[in-house]
Amino acid sequence: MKIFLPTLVAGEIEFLSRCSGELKNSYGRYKFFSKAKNFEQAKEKCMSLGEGWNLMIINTKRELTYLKEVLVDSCWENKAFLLGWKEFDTIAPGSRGRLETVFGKEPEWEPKWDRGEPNEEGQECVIYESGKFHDSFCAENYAFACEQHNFIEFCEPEAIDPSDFENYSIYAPENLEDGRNWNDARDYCISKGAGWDLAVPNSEEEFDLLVKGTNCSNKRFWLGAKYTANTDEIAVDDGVYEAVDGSTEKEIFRRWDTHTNWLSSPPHNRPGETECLRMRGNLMNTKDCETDGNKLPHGWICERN
Ligand SMILES: [Ca+2]
Ligand SMILES: [Ca+2]
Ligand SMILES: [Ca+2]
Ligand SMILES: [Ca+2]
Repeated sequence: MKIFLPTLVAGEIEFLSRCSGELKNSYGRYKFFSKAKNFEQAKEKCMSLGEGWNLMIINTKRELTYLKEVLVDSCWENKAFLLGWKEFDTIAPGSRGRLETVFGKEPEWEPKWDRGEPNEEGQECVIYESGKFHDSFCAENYAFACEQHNFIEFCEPEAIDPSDFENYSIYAPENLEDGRNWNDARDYCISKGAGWDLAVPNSEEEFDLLVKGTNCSNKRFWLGAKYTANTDEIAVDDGVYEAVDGSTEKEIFRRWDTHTNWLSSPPHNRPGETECLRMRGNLMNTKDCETDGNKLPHGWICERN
């Protein structure tokens, strides 16, 4: 239910003026704008904020929870605003058509559609309102949320020179049953012959080459190192490393994903527990070595030393 305020009285002025401003929050990779714009204008504004910036895309339930926490008790709580998805060819009310991100990629997370939404073929933009999502016309003006996305969300595959990868072998399984856990992936690499094992990025340059080789695949790829945490402090990287090629902690290049799960950013923080190193896009995290992929099959990268 919407409440309209007929006249301004002292107490309400503050409320309304708060609503006209940008929403403040504590996490620097999101920005909320209340000056209403249509989809193209809003997208342009987000992109003007710098590399990786575009309209916000919710990738996980955790990110939705973050959003709700930011909005709660502000006048944005019940405000409708634009996000970075497009929904094409609505099939019937309540039955969505093709959904893609503002970067033209397949979304990782299904929006919690409001009852009967999306409901119109001509409505190709996606609006967040009070915890639910609906489609609306892209030409209509809305407040909007921007996000600085990870590289994997906007990167585009490029032609690869095979001669750069003579000592590497990258496996990105398409089928769920072809995913492997860390040990099985390692066995596969070793079976390739003398000198082969899981890949260890020993420098930023080598890691960037692996990033190039995975070529924007949305898969996670196992790398040849294990990490055992010493502390339960978040984002502290002082645990024990064990690399398949004998590399010391200093010889293993790391670039953690501090955005996807910033509340508990990698490496993991459960003292005494060992997890395995993996990469996705141009970032890394650690994961239970037994996992072979829940919805996305785990890939792996082999290296010949
Ligand atoms: Ca996101
Ligand atoms: Ca629609
Ligand atoms: Ca609609
Ligand atoms: Ca290496």
